[in-house]
Amino acid sequence: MERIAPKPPMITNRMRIRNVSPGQLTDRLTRLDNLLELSSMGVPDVDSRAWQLDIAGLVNRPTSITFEELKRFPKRSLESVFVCSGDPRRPTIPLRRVANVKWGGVDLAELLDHAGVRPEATHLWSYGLDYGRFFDTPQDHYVKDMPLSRLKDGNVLIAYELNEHPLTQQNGFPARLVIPGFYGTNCVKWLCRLELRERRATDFMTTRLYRDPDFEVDPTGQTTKPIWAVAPESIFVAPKPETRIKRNATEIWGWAWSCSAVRSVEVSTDGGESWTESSLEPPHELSWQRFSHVWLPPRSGSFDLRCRAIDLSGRVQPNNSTRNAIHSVRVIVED
Ligand SMILES: Nc1nc2c(c(=O)[nH]1)N[C@H]1C(S)=C(S)[C@@H](COP(=O)(O)O)O[C@H]1N2
Ligand SMILES: [Mo]
Repeated sequence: MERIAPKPPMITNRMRIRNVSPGQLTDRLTRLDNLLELSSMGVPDVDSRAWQLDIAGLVNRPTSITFEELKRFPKRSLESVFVCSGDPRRPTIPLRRVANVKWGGVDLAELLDHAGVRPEATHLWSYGLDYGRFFDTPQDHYVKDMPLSRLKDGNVLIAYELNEHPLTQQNGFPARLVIPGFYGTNCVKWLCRLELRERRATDFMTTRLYRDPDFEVDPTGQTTKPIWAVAPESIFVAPKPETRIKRNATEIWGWAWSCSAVRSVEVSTDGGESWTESSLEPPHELSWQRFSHVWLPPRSGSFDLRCRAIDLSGRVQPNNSTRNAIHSVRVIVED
């Protein structure tokens, strides 16, 4: 793939990763200082006055939009859970990098109407301004794709605000794609181009990395599928791992999410032997849902607490070997 937009200078050209542990996520809306970051090739220094977003490919009116023009479209805000899919080389390891934030920006459907999408188009390819080496392979852009069928559920944004502030440099300034219900990796930062196409993008980031074994199609796991829709997941915020607690009634609680709403969260206090339904708040927009359970420890000693989410389509979190494997936390109960 060749470079299709001028190269901005890079503030850093090293991968930047910011991990946040579940115990830090006590707030419903994740503050910027608790926000995960994943900048695979570093962070470009983008000048919003020189920035433009090209809409090209299978459209009736190829368009370029400046930042000023983008901000003149009606502004939409939405609160949504934001989940990193983890290390693309180790897709079966859960990293639990997650946040719940408020995005502000322009509805993608509105921009696409403006350009006039042709009926043959099936996929949207999106390009970031960052470039460099990703796992030792040179890249001209960060590129992702999305099936256009995702648009019928709405809420896809070209976001320029995060928690009511302009995007920060590391979070994609001046504008990024936000696809609630899809993993964060699809939400291209420093967005510079949208291309309508009749097939998937075939570059390194979309066909070699960021893929999962598709066991439904092929039990050997050789056939893979893109990491798009978010799988059901839940995390404990409290208690934190290795906490010592008294033998009193204790609230154990956390957050749960999926690409659809979560129907229930079950908790186990005996390492997964038995499960009890927790109390779960109803879904609110596209945010994560709080679950809680009051636990009276039956004795002192070490306990393995677990939580598992079940979403509206009945999907349950697996025990292990997936990015959304069950979260377990060990606590020590003292008399
Ligand atoms: N242009 C660009 N977009 C990107 C990335 C990137 O490296 N470059 N990383 C992706 C990944 S893997 C994740 S999890 C999210 C992280 O967004 P954040 O750094 O704003 O938290 O951005 C996605 N969008
Ligand atoms: Mo990610």
